[in-house]
Amino acid sequence: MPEVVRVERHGDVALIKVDNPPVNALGLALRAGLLAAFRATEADAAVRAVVLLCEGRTFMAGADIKEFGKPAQAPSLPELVEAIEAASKPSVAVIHGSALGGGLEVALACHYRIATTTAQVGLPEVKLGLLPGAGGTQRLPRLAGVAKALEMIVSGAPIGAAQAVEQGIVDELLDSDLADAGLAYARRLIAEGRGPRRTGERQAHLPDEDCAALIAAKHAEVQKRQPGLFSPLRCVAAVEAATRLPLAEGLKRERELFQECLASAQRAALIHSFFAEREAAKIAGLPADTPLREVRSAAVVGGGTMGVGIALCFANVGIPVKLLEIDGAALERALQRARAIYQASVERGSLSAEARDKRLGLLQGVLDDAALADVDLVIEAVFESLEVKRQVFARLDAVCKPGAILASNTSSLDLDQIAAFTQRPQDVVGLHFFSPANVMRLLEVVRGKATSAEVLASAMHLGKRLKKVAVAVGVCDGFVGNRMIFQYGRQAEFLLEEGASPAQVDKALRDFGMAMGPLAVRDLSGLDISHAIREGQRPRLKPGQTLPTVLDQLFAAGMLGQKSGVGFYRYQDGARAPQDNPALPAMLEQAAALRGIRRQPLSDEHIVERCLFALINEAAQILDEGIAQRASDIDLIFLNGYGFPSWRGGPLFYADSLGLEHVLQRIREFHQRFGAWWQPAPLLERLVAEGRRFADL
Ligand code: 3H9
Repeated sequence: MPEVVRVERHGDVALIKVDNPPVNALGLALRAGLLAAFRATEADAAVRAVVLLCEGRTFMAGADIKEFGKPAQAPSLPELVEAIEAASKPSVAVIHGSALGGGLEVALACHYRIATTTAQVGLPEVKLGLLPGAGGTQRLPRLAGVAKALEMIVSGAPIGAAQAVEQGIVDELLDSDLADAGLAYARRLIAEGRGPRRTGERQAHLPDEDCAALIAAKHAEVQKRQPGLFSPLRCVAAVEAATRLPLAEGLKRERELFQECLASAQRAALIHSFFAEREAAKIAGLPADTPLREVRSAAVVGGGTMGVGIALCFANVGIPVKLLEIDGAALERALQRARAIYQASVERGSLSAEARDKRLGLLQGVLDDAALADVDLVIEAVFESLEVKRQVFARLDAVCKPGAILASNTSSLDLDQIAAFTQRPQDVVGLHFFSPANVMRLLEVVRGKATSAEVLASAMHLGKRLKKVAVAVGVCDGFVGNRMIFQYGRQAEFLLEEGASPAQVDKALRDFGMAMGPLAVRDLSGLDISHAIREGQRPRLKPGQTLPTVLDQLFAAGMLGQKSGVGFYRYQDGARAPQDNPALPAMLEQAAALRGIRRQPLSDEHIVERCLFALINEAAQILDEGIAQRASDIDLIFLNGYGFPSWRGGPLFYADSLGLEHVLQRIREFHQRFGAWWQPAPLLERLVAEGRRFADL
């Protein structure tokens, strides 16, 4: 086993060095090594203070997530943390990179903490369906107070080192070499006669905090904002225990709550998506050392909602970006939209006025193609028409420098055709952002037939820089996400014709956990758009694939969703809250008559199965065609672009959890009852025949 912990003696100070790449996760070897190291320094009479630091790019990033769900092996992290805090010699944690989860818990057990100015500290366990289980819920309130501890533990969001100093979590910032700073700090402790300062011995709140009120308020907030999630309420309960119980009992309560989370299905789903995100970055046949084209500047063609949102993604991460429009008025509207978005963030308190000005300074409006001659990447976000794209790409081909990446934000057109409009199809890639582009995390990176390895790798790398979840997909109608959502939306419409109301369909899927119901989403994006997409697909329908007709009726009546005040729902006087559309029932009766069926009550369970199993069946087909690389990529797409509940792990993880045999059996029944759309995907049949799951692929 490689040596993951080393102890160096520097006079009367022991320097414990951790080296467990890539992120110094606290797996068994590291826990055992650290416990042995602390015990050795405790036993060595010549040691008067201990410094703990990590090699590599970061301090400890937490427990080893791969160990969860496997039998626990001693020493446990809580055991290690207890030993560190109990030690009789003062210890100093030197933090660089990220001290997260169990990593921060180890640091909180050390008696003093210093950090580099760029370091971050946080307890992100909640994002994995867990809670800090090695004393974090008991020690953080003792340092930072109950309000801050609740905020950090329930959100899981890390804070920067300067803020950590303000909050009393870190004692001092350092700007020299880690070891030098740690040793100097330890020597100061010895010189000043300062001994161990145990976090666990402090009072578990700030003097003026009303703990009961803070806990009650957070409890109510979690119930409202995160219904369906298991671990956030347990995080609150663990902090509540800290405010009421002595440390040892609080730790016991924390442990019980941690075990409940560990055993939950949600923990498994959330950890699935953690690893899915890391896996998505790896592309078969694309070596990790593929050369990258540097993107130091970018441009967006088209200043509509999408174009502006995309431009902001670049400005947000410090990349200068030009926004090209056709005339001064359109450009001013686009820039005004950008200013308004940032201003709203300033008013909400999520962006400082200084940061707003800096970002706006990176955004430059331009009217002339020639302004694009020097940029490293251009993204086209113009109207979804192949003819319009042809003109734009021909212009880009003429003006952009050799080696520039030419990207299209198309959501439905054939990227290979678009690439063929240029003399350099190898430089063309799809970057499919989701609306609002500056908010949604998903980025489908569309690999065309001719896209070079270098351009694909650069696009994936750019996705990470833009803080997106980038998933590589192949070319087909709708790529992965929209191709699946077409099936889902179509079933929602069929269900209306068969007897459900929009409110019932939407509520059933919201109760399942979807962020919005499918019909409310359609009203939001506009039924004219749904209709146009549908008409585009009509010529490609296979025999037996009939279409629901209610959309045609709504479209013909000018009921286009929120933009016209009425669609599947009615929105009175500009209100966003949906009400029943009184004209709809007659339309649905007519649609049912056309299908030769009688409308009748449907169960919520049937609604959920019809919509979700349609997603799953299409996903299996997409995987089989190689349009998506792996099942977990499809899960990520739905989790980050379509409001699929995080705690269900994505459609295919959900399918695995139901059991594929059951899923296939229901799909076969639907095939019998509802015909061609339900042809079972051959991959699903193969998996069931072989007793395998999507996760085994
Ligand atoms: C916890 O601590 C529970 C305790 O309270 C109680 C226990 C009793 N374990 O993200 P990257 C791998 S729960 C195992 O691409 P970055 C990752 O899979 C834990 N592996 O790097 C990837 O592997 P590969 C609470 C881990 O620089 C590689 O490291 N902590 C872990 O973009 C690089 O990762 C967290 O939730 C881990 N803990 O970001 C923190 N972390 O190369 C989770 C990473 O084979 N980690 N890996 O694909 C992170 O947030 C980011 O990894 C970090 C670095 C910010 C640290």
